[in-house]
Amino acid sequence: MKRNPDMRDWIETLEKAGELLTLSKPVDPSTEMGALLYGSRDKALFFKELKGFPGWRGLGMAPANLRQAALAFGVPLEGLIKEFSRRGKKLHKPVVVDDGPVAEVVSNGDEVDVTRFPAHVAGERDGGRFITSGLVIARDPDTGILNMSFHRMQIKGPRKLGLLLVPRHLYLIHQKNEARNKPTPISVMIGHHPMFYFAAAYTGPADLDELELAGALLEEPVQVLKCATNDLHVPAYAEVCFEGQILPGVREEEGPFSEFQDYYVAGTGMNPVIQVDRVMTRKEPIYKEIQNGSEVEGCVYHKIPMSTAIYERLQTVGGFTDLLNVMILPGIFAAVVQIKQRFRGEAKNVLMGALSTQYLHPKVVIAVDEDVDIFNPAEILWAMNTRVNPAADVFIVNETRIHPMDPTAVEVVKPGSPLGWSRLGSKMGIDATKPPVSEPEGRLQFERIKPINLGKIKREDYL
Ligand SMILES: Cc1cc2nc3c(=O)[nH]c(=O)nc-3n(C[C@H](O)[C@H](O)[C@H](O)COP(=O)(O)O)c2cc1C
Ligand SMILES: [Mn+2]
Repeated sequence: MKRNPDMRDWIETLEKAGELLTLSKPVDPSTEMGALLYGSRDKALFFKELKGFPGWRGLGMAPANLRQAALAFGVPLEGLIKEFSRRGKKLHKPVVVDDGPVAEVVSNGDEVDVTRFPAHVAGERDGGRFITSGLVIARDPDTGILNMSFHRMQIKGPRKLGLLLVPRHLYLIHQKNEARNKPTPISVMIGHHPMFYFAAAYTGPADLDELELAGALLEEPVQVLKCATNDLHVPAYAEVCFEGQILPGVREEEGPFSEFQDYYVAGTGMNPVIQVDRVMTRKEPIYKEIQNGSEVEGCVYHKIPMSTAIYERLQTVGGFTDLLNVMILPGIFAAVVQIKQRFRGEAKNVLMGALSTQYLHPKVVIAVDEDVDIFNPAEILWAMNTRVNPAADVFIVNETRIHPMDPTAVEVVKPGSPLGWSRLGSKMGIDATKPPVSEPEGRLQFERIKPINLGKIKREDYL
């Protein structure tokens, strides 16, 4: 059987495309790496030597931006969301294999020491070192369905990690187990092809197995190994995996942590605890570092699955919409939707749809036309300035549930509480579209200027 593409293939793809920088001098994950990652928004970074962590290498900012994400999917930037949606429709069940490189080096029970992972410190005020690239796999105790999601894990001891569970699927699974005073068995994967990361950040229905979605995005089944301490699986071609359990009824202080909005406002509080029972790595493992903050790697993983989910959702508004693209904007709390509006009022319906999907993040959504480059923030601002009549085109819905990491809103339920964590804020739609196709005369007034021979005349020919 052909092996799955892995993180090493991805490194090669980046290198061939001129998108990778190799750092040969030793880098300290606690004091130097965060600054290097946060500053490298144009190139992926490969760390050949990590101070204090002999035998390890590291990869970060990979993908560093949307352009590199499009490279992973092998499509132009404009086609990224459509391609994710297309691939995501054909799920593949994982296949169990007998052996894989992730199981080359194994430690069990008291031999386990996760403090040896070269996890970096992401921000000055962070509570310590966090595993930021861990994808947690768990099984719903009632339905048996697997779930895979991103969760930050604070390194607290050789076998102890803190865990942030925003109330979504893993939270629900743990809540069910906890009600029976049972731990939640988990397996965790660190470092693989980026499709695993895109799949894990996609919020679909609770019965979607994100490992099947990873297979869909890879366009082949994910090859997995059976775990030794529980009935879960780990991807055979990951760099690092571990097995463990989220302990029932245990809460400890966790955080603060540099989060995606570029703030430390991030669920710090009494959060669950993981006990690690078994660790597997490759012989010469490459650790996956993920820097969080605005417009860095963590955001790339947020933006693409979230844009895809919203894109899929909006296609059926009013039967169908002529929907061209969707993209999450910096800070993750806003999105732009690109439509060819057929009838007056259609854009506002689409905006309302985008403001209440499975993702709580977008609280501001802007609708623009097909002639606006949604990957250029100046173009979005241009549309807002020249196509919006504020009194008619902007609406605000007050007192809505918004993302719990949005500090503009009131925290009505604290993190770590049995009911989850919630904030009450408001949402805004901005219709920056021109008059609809059904009103051609009005539409004509918003036709953009175009010099004669634009695109054909070259400055170089006139020097
Ligand atoms: C870089 C990154 C870090 C994340 N960290 C966390 C986290 O610490 N806790 C959490 O609950 N969700 C976190 N998420 C969000 C979830 O992984 C995401 O919402 C996912 O869809 C949830 O899975 P689910 O739909 O199976 O519940 C993170 C997402 C990304 C992209
Ligand atoms: Mn899920």
